[in-house]
Amino acid sequence: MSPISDWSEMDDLVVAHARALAADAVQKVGNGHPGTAMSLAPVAYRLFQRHLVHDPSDPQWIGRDRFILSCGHSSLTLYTQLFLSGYGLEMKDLQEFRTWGSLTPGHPEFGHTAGVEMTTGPLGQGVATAVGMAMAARYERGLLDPQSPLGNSVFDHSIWVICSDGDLQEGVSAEASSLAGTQELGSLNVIYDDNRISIEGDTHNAFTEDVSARYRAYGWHVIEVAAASNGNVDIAALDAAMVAAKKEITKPSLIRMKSVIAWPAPKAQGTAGSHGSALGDEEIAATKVALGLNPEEKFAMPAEVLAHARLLKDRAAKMRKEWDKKFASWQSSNPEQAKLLERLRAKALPAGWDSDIPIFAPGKDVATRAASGDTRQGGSEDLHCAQRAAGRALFDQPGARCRDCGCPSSGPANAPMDHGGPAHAAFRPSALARRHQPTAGRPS
Ligand SMILES: Cc1ncc(C[n+]2csc(CCOP(=O)(O)OP(=O)(O)O)c2C)c(N)n1
Ligand SMILES: [Mg+2]
Repeated sequence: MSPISDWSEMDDLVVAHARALAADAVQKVGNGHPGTAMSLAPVAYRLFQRHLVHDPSDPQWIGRDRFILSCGHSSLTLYTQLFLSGYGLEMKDLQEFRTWGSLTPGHPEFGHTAGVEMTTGPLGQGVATAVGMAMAARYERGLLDPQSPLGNSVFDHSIWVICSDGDLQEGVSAEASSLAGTQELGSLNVIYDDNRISIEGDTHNAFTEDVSARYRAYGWHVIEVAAASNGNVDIAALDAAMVAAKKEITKPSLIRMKSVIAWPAPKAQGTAGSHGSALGDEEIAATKVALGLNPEEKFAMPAEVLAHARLLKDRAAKMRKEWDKKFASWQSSNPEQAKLLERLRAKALPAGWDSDIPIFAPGKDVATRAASGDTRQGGSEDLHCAQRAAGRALFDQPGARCRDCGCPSSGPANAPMDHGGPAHAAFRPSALARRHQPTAGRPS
């Protein structure tokens, strides 16, 4: 593995065991998706250990980065990191993978397993939800801390995504990604696992477009990371890309990373079979030999290897302490906003919220669109939805309440994007907001 200054042989060992765990978990239950979890193990490990701002002792910490595994079929990618990070998942839970009542269902489920930010499985949907989360993150800081320079607010954080070929083939991610580019959602960092394999085989059977060019055309910051010459993920190049993605705060970032599915399984690597089938005892034993592990052992995780991964808690505690200090100072200098945050977190409505809902007299024609806009926008401090008729994207203004989606205002991306807000924080989008009509045209 390519050297990075803070990557040790212990990290190699953690990753080797994580790959073997993915193979063992699928083999035990007889179904699931081992290949992608094997090849993505170093990617997710590096992200969770060094780049993601999170605190496994408090999965609801509002200052955390969000992580969404859009390719939910590779749930072991996430479960293994939740186990290694110390979110409460243990080896027993990995051994119960895909069994009834376990904390490790086939696809990650929000509200079921601590550390899972979003239910995923339908390809493309996780990317769209993440766009909604990035919008919610901007809304949150615009509402609570608009004066802080970009990147310096206690509410600034990143939304990280790992997605696969299928995610970017789906139209739902395209709609949302286009909007993310227009909205310059710089907090969004998507790692695309470009392994050129899907359930049917070579993705080039059906998918040959230049994804990088498409995302550049959307206005994204695109970084390409080639695989290492032996087929492994080039961890040093990937690490540099993660740093660059995080640094870019005015455009969403796409890290297009080449990988080899099921690496380093001798026969299964690079095959569609490894996408959704158990590898078989013989191939798993051969993979463990290639990884330098004992082929006889199943679900191996030496105590010192796990302890090394769980050193993360020290890093988390340090980040948390710094953030808590910053947050306390924000609270004392912004008492009104601090009260507002408290209310939002309690999911309480403001006193008298319904006092200025307009009443429409019977007998007078009002376009339902206009009536819904007036109703939702009651309150003098609000930006008026009618401004959308002029085609302005309002969401980038601090405290703005409207999202202008342009033409696909009732398109497939809207539902997952709308889920992103409440999943991220305390905001609930109006269901009616999705129904607004296409705007007459955008300003030049
Ligand atoms: C919208 C949608 N259609 C179909 C599926 C079924 N499905 C699950 S995984 C998969 C193939 C995915 O290939 P890729 O995204 O490249 O993942 P990889 O094999 O590289 O892990 C398909 C078609 C799905 N989960 N969601
Ligand atoms: Mg693929």
